[in-house]
Amino acid sequence: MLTRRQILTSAALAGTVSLLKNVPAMLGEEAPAPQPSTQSAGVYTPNGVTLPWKLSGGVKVFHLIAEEIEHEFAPGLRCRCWGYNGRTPGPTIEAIAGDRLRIYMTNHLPEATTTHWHGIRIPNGMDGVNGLTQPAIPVGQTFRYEFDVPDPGTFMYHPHLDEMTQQSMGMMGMFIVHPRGEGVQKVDRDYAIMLSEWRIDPGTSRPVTTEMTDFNILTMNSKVYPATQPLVAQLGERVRIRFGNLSAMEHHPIHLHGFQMVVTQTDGGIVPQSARYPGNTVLVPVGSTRAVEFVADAPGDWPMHCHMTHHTMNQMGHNVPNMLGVNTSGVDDKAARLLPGYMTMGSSGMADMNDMQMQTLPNSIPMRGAKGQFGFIDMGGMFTILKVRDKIQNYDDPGDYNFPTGTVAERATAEELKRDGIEAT
Ligand SMILES: [Cu+2]
Repeated sequence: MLTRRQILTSAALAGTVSLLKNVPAMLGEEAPAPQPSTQSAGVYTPNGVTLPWKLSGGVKVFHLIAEEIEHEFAPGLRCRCWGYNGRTPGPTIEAIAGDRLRIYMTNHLPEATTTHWHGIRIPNGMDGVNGLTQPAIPVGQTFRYEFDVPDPGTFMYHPHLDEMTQQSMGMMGMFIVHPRGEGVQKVDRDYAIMLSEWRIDPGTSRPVTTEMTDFNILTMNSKVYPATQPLVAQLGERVRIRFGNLSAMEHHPIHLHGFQMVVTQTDGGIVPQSARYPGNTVLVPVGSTRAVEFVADAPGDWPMHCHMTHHTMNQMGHNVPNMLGVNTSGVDDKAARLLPGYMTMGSSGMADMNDMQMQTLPNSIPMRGAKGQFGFIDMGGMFTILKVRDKIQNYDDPGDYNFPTGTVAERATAEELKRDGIEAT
């Protein structure tokens, strides 16, 4: 019997099979339905897809195409990026420990590339390092990688040629190896999120790949909030979230509200039970993966975001002049005669900037977040929402949480203040 997940995977396969049309002779077989696996459920990549595969003589065959793409970070900001199979991050690769994989890599970039399989114990010649372990894949050619995946864990793939340029342009993907058989805690929901950072100047449409320190677009699966797809869980489900970080320069401390989580996997495999410890924030260093698990035992709309405050801002939240405490009365009117639409920002903090109808440059995303049911959520960037609900029908966005009466922080009454001896003026 097909599980819901397998039906979804088949649908995804039908939708992406045209990507494989250039290599039928290489593959030699009709694309079968995905093989039933020993996993009860696969990984779900928010805003992303899983890479389809087909069996050829007992080997799982995949096809990645490195190419320039047009990518939307959120409505209002579209850029020319580089990625795999039409997207950034590239499709998530899923396999089972012990599988033999054959991955064809076609290079449609304007320069050579290679692909490194981060964290996987692999024969040296399949490791994908330009010059050291293989020749570059020239423009227009297809190379074959073939190897066993011996260990379960949360891994990644990315180029190992002109790394700075190619990763800054969006070339990266998650590579998940499930355990074969028992021995690892099963989860009900299994999410994969690639963290990354970009420098994209407002009004332009190409990432600045030479940037070293000043990134202004911080992404989960190459999306900024409010375009990050919420994670949904049924109340009581065990949830795993796998993070990879292929940012150029920065680590991301990812904070989940409302739950105690433990790190269960890294790019070194499964963390032994005896080495796990609870936390609310997991640091995902550059070039690393961390998988966390928790039981979604509290209903609500729970934020999950990078705790570096600049990483929950979009392009226009950084490096503006510090106006905090400055009396700007009169300045706006005078300046507006020279610069139509001018406004002085931030004299009483910056939260009010989000709600303004700011005139922004074409193809740019200000520091805005999105409207919430109680007001404006003034975070963007590396921010998403875990939505835990009782009795869900599916894992689509269930909308805003319906708070039980009397459970939301609200204005204190005079009687309450008096009762508790609080003098608030
Ligand atoms: Cu961060």
